[in-house]
Amino acid sequence: PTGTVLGYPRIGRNRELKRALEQYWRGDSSLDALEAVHAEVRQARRNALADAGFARDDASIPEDASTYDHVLDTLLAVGAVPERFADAIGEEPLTLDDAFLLARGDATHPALEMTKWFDTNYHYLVPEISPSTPFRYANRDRARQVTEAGAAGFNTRPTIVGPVTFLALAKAADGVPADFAPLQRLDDLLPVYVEWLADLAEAGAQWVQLDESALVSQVLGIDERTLSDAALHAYSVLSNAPQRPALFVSTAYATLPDTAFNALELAGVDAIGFDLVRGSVPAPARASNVPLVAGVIDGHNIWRGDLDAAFAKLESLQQSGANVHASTSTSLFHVPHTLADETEALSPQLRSWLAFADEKARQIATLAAGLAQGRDAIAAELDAATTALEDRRSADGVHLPSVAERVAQVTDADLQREPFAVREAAQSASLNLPVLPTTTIGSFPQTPTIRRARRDFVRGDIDRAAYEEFLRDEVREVITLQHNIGLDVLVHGEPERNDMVQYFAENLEGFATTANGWVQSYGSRCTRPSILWGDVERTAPITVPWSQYAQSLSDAPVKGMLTGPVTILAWSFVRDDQPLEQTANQVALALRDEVRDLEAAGIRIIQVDEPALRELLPLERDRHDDYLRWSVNAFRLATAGVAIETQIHTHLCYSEFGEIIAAIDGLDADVTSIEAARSRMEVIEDLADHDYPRGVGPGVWDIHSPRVPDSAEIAGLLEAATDLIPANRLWVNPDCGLKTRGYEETTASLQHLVAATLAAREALQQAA
Ligand code: THG
Ligand code: ZN
Repeated sequence: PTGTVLGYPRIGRNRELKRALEQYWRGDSSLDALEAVHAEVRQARRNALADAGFARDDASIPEDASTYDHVLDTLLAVGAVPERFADAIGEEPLTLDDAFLLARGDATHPALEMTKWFDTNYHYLVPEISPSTPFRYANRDRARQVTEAGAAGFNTRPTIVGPVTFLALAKAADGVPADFAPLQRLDDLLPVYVEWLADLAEAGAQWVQLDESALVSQVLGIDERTLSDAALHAYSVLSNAPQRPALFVSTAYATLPDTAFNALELAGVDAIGFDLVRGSVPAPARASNVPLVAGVIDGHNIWRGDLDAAFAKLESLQQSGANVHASTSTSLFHVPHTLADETEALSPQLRSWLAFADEKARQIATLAAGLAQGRDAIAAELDAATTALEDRRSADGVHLPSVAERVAQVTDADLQREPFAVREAAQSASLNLPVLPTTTIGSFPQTPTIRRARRDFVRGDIDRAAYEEFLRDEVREVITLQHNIGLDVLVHGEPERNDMVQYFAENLEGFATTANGWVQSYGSRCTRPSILWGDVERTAPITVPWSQYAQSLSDAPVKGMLTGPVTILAWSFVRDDQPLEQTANQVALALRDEVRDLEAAGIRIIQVDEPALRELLPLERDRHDDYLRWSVNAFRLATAGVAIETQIHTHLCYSEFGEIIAAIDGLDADVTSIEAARSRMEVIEDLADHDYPRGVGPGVWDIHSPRVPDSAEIAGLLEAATDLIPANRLWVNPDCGLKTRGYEETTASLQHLVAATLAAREALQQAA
């Protein structure tokens, strides 16, 4: 083929797989019914790519479906069941139910951890590898899918995670020797891949795609040399496998280092793919005889983009004599299925600037035709894309001089507050909170009743007045509940928000929201990222009426709740026609106005969440300083406009803080709440080591699990926290927002949290 996509959305055009999964987990359908739905989704994907212009029989269509997660699929195929599951999973072949146990856990087996896939908003399940984790070819689903495709008249290209990336993304299991790293098991793993390749070839695969994106990352804690040595070794073994398809090693998300390219070439792989949207051409590629798969269409974003420039990149490689094929820069599972489903929500003009998965696949087919037949053959398509791009450049709202002017006038003084010591004294006098203040992260359970009311309002079945009356009732109940439980700092519960980013997108200029633009976040969970297409402006207060109403119901401080600029960018599809820094500053200025209005309305504590701060950290080390500078500055721009008495909180969700500890410090928030319960407070060791000088709220209740912690368990975590952080700077709160929990667990857990805190206060008093 001269063109391919590295992967395609997996959840189904109408989220068929999501629904089937959740139905099965609820016990409302059988495994056979789930498998039947997934088989339909798989065939629909093949058909969609054939319709986009890919041949059915030349391996240009990827076979990359996944029921839950592709790293989990690979774990299953290589039989790498963590020892802590050995009592529950053993019999081969490993099944979907085994996969669900690993992914979701049960009463006696906490689920595998999830973490972000490179710098995207997708979460994969983290394999746990020890010196004795078993490896055996234990699940042949991918080979069966190749056979299934064959029966439907397709020769597809099975896509799997490569052995180096599988181990590089794994974590060392608990209790292993300190010098153990999963990559040390490469030699034990390779024979399983050899067997797997033979089975894929047997099933009729001409090509196999092995994703080795670990080779581009500088943030996995493995140096470039080690990664490329591992690649050289692994692919030397795999290319000598006695029976195998041709090996296409794909990489994505950043520049493929020269050493890694050389290693793959030397090892004798049959094609090498690299990302030319986020990365540049590896120097040795131009002189190489290996077929190159150049990722020139952005798989990570939804812009129609500059097709002419994409083709020029291909031509330039072709002119240096390389054997070039066109591809997306990454798998397309980061973007929604098709613009054809957005006729209602998006204006025709905005639509003409966009491409979702099907449209991007068509762009690749166009570029492939250009490679085969010459530029003239595709001139009309190139021109059409250029015209759309020109229209976008000059369209109303894309550039607002007043917004650019305001960003240009930002000075250092706008980013500075008084020193923390001054603020701390003023806040402690004005808020008058007890030691170990208790609070929650912001959202309360999103009940079916709330979802129904929102749906009725969106459909027009109830009017705005009735909807807002309903929301005020919700706020009143949430405030009463928090009073009864005895929390110190209250929240309004956010019933008015579906998604913390989408809500702001709907209320700011410069954003559009889609009707069906679902993207998988993890397992069956999806989000509908907003499209940030123009200059961002706030035309009226957004959250102020809700916070003000909630505060009117209580003498206790009610926290205002906002989403920070970096997270709004990270969880949207962001314009690619100006630096992220510029866009972040626009969002920050809109938030700064909201923060000031909240303050003016009598809100004394304002939380600005940045859960995605770690996620946008570039994979290349030499880009870290610049990213951390602008992201930290954007947060400060949003929050530094308040008086010393106003307490600024932030919330971060991640357990890997080591990389960004200086940035957390740089945010200069008065109080930072973080996820800590699962790791039993390990993460705040980083903060303690750093002598972090401000307030910290390490989560003492893991809200990602339905378990209700008892007071003793919370007391234990609190004690661990007081060992690390001075009690006068410690806050007590859950790990994260409560929107995915039910009221029963929420009430019980918060009661236990308050009881444990009261006991801890007493103990502190006695000690004093
Ligand atoms: N919002 C956005 N992105 C996110 C999160 C978020 N990315 C990271 C993290 N949080 C991902 N976590 C989740 C948790 C729950 C859901 C999705 C991502 C979820 N989604 C509903 C579903 O799939 O059924 C749909 C929600 C809806 O109706 O909008 O439950 O919080 N942007
Ligand atoms: Zn969180």
